[in-house]
Amino acid sequence: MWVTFFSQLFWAFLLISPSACSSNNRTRRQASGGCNYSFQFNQVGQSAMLRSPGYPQNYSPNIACRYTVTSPPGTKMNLQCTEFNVEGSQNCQYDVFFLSPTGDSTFSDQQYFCGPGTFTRSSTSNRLAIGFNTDAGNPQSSTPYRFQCQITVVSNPNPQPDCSCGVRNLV
Ligand SMILES: [Ca+2]
Repeated sequence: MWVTFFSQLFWAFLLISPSACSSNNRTRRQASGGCNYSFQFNQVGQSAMLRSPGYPQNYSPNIACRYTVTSPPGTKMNLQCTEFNVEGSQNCQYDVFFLSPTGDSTFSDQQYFCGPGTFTRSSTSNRLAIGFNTDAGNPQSSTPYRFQCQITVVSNPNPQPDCSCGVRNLV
């Protein structure tokens, strides 16, 4: 009982501490089994719900999913994960929800999350990349292993200037 309590506290802390879940160099298994989606919004104010595979049941074992979401130029997206319970482990090595706020499909700037809790993130521009990998099983839990996140398109008051590699944006 105490072990469970402390481990939940531990992971809840990790989840809400941005410094503890910022990018690392861990590579992720690539999307497999047809779990590779892209979605395009076309105006400010639109929203969509991203739910774990099999929701409201426990998510499936051994999956590697990718979600690429885009919105119109001059907008960005807010991600609100209002229900989130992903098996917690050190460095989220077993099950992991990860995202690139710049929409990088290689997740070089990934932030990753596991454990119980809620969180909110925003894309830096009009592209957001999300991944979800799971291992072979889960420990017993009184709450289902699943997540539900709302993605909403908002205007971007500080859009990043368009840039080309090797070309200065300002003279
Ligand atoms: Ca698991």
